[in-house]
Amino acid sequence: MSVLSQSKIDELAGHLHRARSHAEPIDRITDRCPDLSTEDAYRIQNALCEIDTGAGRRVVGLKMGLTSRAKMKQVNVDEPIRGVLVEGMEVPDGAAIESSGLIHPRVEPEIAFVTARELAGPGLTVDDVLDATDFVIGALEVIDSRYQGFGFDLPSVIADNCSCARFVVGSQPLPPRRHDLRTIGVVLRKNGQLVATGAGAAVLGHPAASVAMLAAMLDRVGATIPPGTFVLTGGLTAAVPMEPGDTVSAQVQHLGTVSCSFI
Ligand code: OOG
Ligand code: MG
Repeated sequence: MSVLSQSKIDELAGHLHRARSHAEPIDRITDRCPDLSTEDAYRIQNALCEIDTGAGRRVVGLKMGLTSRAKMKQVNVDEPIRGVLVEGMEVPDGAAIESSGLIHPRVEPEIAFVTARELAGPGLTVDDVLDATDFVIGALEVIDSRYQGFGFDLPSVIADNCSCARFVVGSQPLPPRRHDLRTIGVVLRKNGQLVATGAGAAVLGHPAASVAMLAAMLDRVGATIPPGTFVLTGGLTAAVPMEPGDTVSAQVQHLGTVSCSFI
C-alpha cells in the first residue's frame, strides 16, 4: 500500500541521489521511515531514476538482484528485487574504475540476457524467456550500497535502486539455447586468486527464471520488458569487495572472460 506523499518520495530520492553523487554513505531509509512499504520503496527507486533520466541519461537495461542463495545470505535479505540500469553505469570490458566515485564497491559475476521480443505478464516459463531472447552474455556487476556498512533491509535496498553502480559486459554473446544455462560454470578471481565459483542454476534454478520473474514483477506496476532490453539476472556468487589497485575477472563457461580493475 502506498502511504507516502509524492513530495516525501522525492525528498528521499534526493537524499539517496546526494549520497550516490558525493560517494558518502547514509543511514538506511527505513531508519527515517520505519514502515516503508515495498511499493513505496519502488516509488523512491523510480523517482531516483527520474533524476537520472531528467539529466539526460537513457535507461540502458534492467536488473534483478538477490536471485541466488549466495547473495541472499550475504546481505540477509531473501526476496528478489528489481532495479534500473542507466547510461553512465556501463564501463568497457577490462576498464579501470575510479574508486573515488564509489563508497565501498563489490563485484559479482552474472549472466545477462538481451531480449528480442517483449516479455509481459506473470506466469512466463523458462522456455518463453528463451524463445524471446536474442542472446546471453557474461557480465560483472559492480554494486555499491549507499548505506553505511552495506547494511540494509528489503525496502531500503529497493529504494537505493538495488545498489546499482557500474556494470561490465563480456564480448562473447551466445544464442540462448546453445548450452544449458543451468550448468554453465563461473570462476571469479580477484588479483589472480580464486575467490568464488558458481553455476547458472544458482540463479533461481535457471537464469531465464529471473527474467520471467522480472516480467511478473513489472506486470504488477503495469509495465513489461521491451524488446532489445539488456537484463542482469543476479549475482551467481556472493559479491567480493574491491579496493583501489584490485582487479577482478569472471571466467564464464562458453561466454568468455569479463574483467575490470579499480584505481
Ligand atoms: C543488492 C543488489 C543485489 C544481485 O545481483 O544479487 C544484486 C546488494 O547486494 O547490495 O545486484
Ligand atoms: Mg547484481
